[in-house]
Amino acid sequence: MILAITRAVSPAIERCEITFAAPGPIDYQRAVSQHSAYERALRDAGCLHQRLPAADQHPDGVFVEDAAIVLDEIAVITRPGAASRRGEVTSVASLLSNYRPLAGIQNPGTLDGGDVLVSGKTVFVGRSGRSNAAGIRQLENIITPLGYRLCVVAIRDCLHLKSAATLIGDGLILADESRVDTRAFAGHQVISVAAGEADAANALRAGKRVLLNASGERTRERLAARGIETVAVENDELAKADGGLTCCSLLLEIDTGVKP
Ligand code: CIR
Repeated sequence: MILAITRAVSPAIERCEITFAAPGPIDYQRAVSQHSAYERALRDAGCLHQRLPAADQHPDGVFVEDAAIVLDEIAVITRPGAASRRGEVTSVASLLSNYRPLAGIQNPGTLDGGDVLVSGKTVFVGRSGRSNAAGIRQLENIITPLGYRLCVVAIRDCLHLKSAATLIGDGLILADESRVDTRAFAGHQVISVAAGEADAANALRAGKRVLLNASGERTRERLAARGIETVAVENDELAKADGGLTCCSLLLEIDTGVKP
């Protein structure tokens, strides 16, 4: 069973970090309603759902993906690249400790979960403005003994690796090739997003479905033609906070003790 962890949108979302989005107001109520629809899409895809409460002191807390990297064997609690976000990890760590042993990234390392794309035993990490060499090295030292191979990926003009490339099936990556060097994805098949649909590259695989940004209509047709089941999800309000679909959840396999 897949557990989807989310966090409610902070009423202080207006004070979030912004690096790439155009400056402008964020409509809190609209963000809440789009976020609820996103959570519903995860439940409809068969996920169990657990929501952490929002906090005023964590404007970016809704983007739970950045706080941890969850593998089958362990959860690595990050040290986010933005200092304003470091306090977000405590509640995520506390919840994840129910499901996985924990490890952590330490100062001077920084790492955002949005930079980490896990495909089987290969862990791709974007070298971004948020994830530094020390953080990436620490992650490698934690996961190598568990049989994982870490591979650094060059990205440009985006916040995180997964802004530009996401895993949408076994060995299958959806990418905006103008922002990520896809040569790094050796042994994987890469599907490009349709022209003008860069935001569609941040898609979220949940069980047999792929949640896709509603603005990516032609990319959606491209995936449908390959037999991939997609669900269109509106995300334009949190996109004003540089947030995409993967950012708003942590998905992990858990044992509920119930036989399928
Ligand atoms: C930030 O700049 O940290 C947030 N405003 C957006 C984080 C989005 N997270 C993600 O792509 N994984």
